[in-house]
Amino acid sequence: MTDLERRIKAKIPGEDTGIEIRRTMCDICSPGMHCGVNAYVNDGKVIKIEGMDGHPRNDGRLCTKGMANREYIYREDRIMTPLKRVGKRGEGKFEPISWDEAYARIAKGLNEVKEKYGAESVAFYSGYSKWYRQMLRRFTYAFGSPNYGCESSACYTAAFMAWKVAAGEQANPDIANSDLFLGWAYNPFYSSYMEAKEAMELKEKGLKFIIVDTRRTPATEKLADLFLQPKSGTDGALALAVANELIRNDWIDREYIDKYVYGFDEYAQYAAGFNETNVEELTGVPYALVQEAARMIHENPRMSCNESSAPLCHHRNGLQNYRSVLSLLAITGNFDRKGGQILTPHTYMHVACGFTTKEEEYLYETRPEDVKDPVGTERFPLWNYLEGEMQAMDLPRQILEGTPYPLRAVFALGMNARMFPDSGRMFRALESLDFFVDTDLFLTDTAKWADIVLPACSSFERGEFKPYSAGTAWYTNPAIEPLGESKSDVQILTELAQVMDLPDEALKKGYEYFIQYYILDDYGVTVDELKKVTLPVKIADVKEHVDFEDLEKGLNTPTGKFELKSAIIEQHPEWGLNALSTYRQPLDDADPEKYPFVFTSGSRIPNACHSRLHKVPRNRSLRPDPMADMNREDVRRLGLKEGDMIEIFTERGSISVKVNPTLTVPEGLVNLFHGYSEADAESIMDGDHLDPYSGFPAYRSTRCAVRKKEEA
Ligand SMILES: Nc1nc2c(c(=O)[nH]1)N[C@H]1C(S)=C(S)[C@@H](COP(=O)(O)OP(=O)(O)OC[C@H]3O[C@@H](n4cnc5c(=O)[nH]c(N)nc54)[C@H](O)[C@@H]3O)O[C@H]1N2
Ligand SMILES: Nc1nc2c(c(=O)[nH]1)N[C@H]1C(S)=C(S)[C@@H](COP(=O)(O)OP(=O)(O)OC[C@H]3O[C@@H](n4cnc5c(=O)[nH]c(N)nc54)[C@H](O)[C@@H]3O)O[C@H]1N2
Ligand SMILES: [Mo]
Repeated sequence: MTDLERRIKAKIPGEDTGIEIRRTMCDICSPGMHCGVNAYVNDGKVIKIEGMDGHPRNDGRLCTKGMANREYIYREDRIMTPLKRVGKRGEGKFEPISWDEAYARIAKGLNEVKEKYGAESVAFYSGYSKWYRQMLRRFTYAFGSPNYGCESSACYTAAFMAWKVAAGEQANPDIANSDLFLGWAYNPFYSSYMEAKEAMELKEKGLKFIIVDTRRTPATEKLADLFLQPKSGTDGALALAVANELIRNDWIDREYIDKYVYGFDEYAQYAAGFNETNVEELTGVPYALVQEAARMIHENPRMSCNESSAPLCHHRNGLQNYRSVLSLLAITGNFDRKGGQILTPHTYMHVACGFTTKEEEYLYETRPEDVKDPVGTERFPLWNYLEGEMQAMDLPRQILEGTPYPLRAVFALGMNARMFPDSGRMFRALESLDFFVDTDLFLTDTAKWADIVLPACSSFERGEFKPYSAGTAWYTNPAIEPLGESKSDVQILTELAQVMDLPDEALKKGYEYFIQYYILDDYGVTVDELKKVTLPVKIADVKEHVDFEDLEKGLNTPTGKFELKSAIIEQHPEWGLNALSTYRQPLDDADPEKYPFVFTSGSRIPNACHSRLHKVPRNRSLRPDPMADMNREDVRRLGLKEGDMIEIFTERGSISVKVNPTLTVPEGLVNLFHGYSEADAESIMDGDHLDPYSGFPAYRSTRCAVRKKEEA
């Protein structure tokens, strides 16, 4: 208990602080991590926050981003009323309007496009925030459009797809029972601090770690028993070489493979092509280290690996590379086995909490039939087959080219146009739309392009359902009233569905109805009961894992086995994709003489979360300028010194940032965080440098050049 808390609890005589401690949640980063927060509220205002003791996720702790919540919710550019654009797109001139007027204008704008071009010409998009997505999807379908899509067109889904291809669904590491953890593109110290804590504790108890990273990080220094440092996006070649070494030494589980794995012989034959003759050239990793990795895997039989939502899949060969990593689990018999990777029932919003719900029913039961294919289907057929939603990376192209059909309006919740590679093209696409609505907490650079902007409120100002692992859940209560006239996203969707009289009664009944009847129904608990608990409580029993049970039942793949060769891809030769996890080099076709460096962007930094904390003074003060990390030797060779301004350029343009000489990145690599208005990483990327399997952008591998910025 903190001093202040004690003081409040004790109600010191004669001193009425008036301060109340309210329990809420931080949703600055991913849904899997939403930490409990105590908000100290005085006069309707949050004056202090701290991590919530006893919360299953963070138990009293908060990270640098979580500590930003107070400055985040009171950011200077919070939108207080609905706005109507009066200036040019992008100019930022708006007038406040009432909610009624905003809804009426939106209904008119969307319906006009629907009448003129068809419902599919309206796309519905969600940025990184996720909590309202089920309702947004249903809204899209009630409107009659197939085009629901989101930021997950560039995050996580490629990894899910790799798992679906291999095993029918995603499996999670049973790390607590592992002998060895394969941390492939793994640095939880910056991206998920509670995972880092668990990893350190398990290391103390003897868990071994192989860390594979392009850079040196806290994970390579504190966790790694073996550190492999491949060149960006060459992970597939490295994983295949490790596989080949395991197979050659017969360090594989043949009985398991015979029973449960499909396509081994062809895979083994393919992997044989990655060996001592070429691996160092392809990946930069000496073959002796490949041998050492294989030996460690052999000597530590129970192995699990991390899920990689971003870096492994942020390459044009990303999905295939990730498949090659996962294959190591199958050939060593570590899938569906204690201490390996196990299937955990999916609960809600891609978070596996060990119990099932009717979320999918809510998502898909009203999906329209006889409509056109969603955006991206032609270019990314595997994406469409497995996901059935818009691949948003193809949205700017389709808006500008109008093929295979016109796309004329976008209704967005939290859109950040700067997450689209070649962001300049995305802004041009937004400019060309007939109608664009954005909903955000802040008047962002993207919102400035909208015709109507709606003010959303933060997690401190709303209530929402949250499940956690081991079958626990709660429903948060607002800690403060919504700022200005802002509303929660789900209230906005409900009211707009009512105003537009969309043909979906469940949607019009709102968010709590969805949670009650699709999520909680089977567990004999009500939304109202969950609102009364102060900490997440157990609502569902979680079944113990039993080795090979899922494999014996048959996996959700065409062969029922773990597929090293994808039967889905085999059955669709017209897609032009490879059924084996083949490898090709990641870089674009720019001239390596002119563009000798590799630009990688997005590796997490502790004080930022995409674009949303760059304008929070406290977090910005920890790294005031966008800075490109470059190896000290490269910096010296270019005649630069620390803090010099450089231009990073490609054929699409340049960005100017300070140079940060370091030994954490190897020679040849230029590393920058993303989401800055003044140094937009995406603006120098090629919008079509995408993975044909997943549609994911190659944020982590673009050829570039660097020069000293001349003083103006
Ligand atoms: N170069 C590079 N780019 C990347 C990545 C990378 O590694 N490198 N990573 C990619 C990944 S993994 C991801 S997940 C994406 C992130 O995806 P983005 O969508 O770019 O994430 P944010 O910058 O947070 O922008 C989301 C917007 O939602 C707003 N918002 C926050 N909360 C709410 C809310 O409750 N309601 C509404 N309506 N709006 C809200 C925020 O203010 C912000 O403007 O970025 C991708 N971009
Ligand atoms: N502080 C902070 N935390 C975040 C976020 C944030 O913006 N800020 N975003 C959240 C989101 S949306 C996501 S998706 C997750 C992502 O979480 P992570 O995947 O953990 O994120 P990264 O730090 O991008 O990548 C991990 C490591 O991969 C390495 N890497 C990059 N490219 C390659 C490569 O080609 N091969 C190999 N082997 N390694 C490579 C990087 O050097 C980095 O150390 O983080 C979440 N947590
Ligand atoms: Mo992400």
